[in-house]
Amino acid sequence: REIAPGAVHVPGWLTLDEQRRLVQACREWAKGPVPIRHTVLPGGGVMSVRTVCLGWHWQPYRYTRIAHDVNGRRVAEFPGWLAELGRRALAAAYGQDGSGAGPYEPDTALINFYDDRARMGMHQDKDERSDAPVVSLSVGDDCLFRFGNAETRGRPYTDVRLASGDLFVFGGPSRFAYHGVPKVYPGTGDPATGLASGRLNLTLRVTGLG
Ligand code: MD5
Ligand code: FE
Repeated sequence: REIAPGAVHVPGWLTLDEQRRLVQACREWAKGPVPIRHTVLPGGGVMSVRTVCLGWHWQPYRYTRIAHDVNGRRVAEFPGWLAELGRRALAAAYGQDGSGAGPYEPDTALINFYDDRARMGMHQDKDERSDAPVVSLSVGDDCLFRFGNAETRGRPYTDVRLASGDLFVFGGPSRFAYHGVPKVYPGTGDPATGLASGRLNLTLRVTGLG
């Protein structure tokens, strides 16, 4: 389960009911106030995943309350029940005592939807002004998740297949490691989650912003 120091994979952590609740909630969040969309990068590239944010809006490469790059609306609040799920996730991955100084208080979620052809290239998540852990929850189709190292975009890396219900926590020395999603495996998800196709990933984060 520990892929690297601070990087913990907990397969099948979410119950089917919890997965259904997340799918249903994501369907609502996807509608707005800031609708789910393909993020456009400053260089003109368009991300193949579609993303909707809660709490803070991620526009490459900063967090704002207002989605200037979409429709100028304020993003939806980060709900308390999702923070509570994040605290339970941290306890499951690290143990009850592993939460560090104070309670885990995530204030933003990035929700990515992958269709059959979507990918995410190797990158680091370093737009947050906090080194608090990132909680990652997956629902729907399996994917190939590539977990690298904090020094280079390339090898060495560890490939892990993530499935529906899996929890992954990135903390400590793994928080700023390169990672990516080179492939989704179409048709591997259980439609009982409410997701007929594709993959949903939620990451809970502490931005460190006021
Ligand atoms: C995904 N999302 O499956 C991945 C899983 C993203 C993103 O990469 O930025 O939205 S989250 C993996 C992750 C997050 C933060 C830190 C690290 C991995 N890490 O240090 O390896 O859509
Ligand atoms: Fe990332």
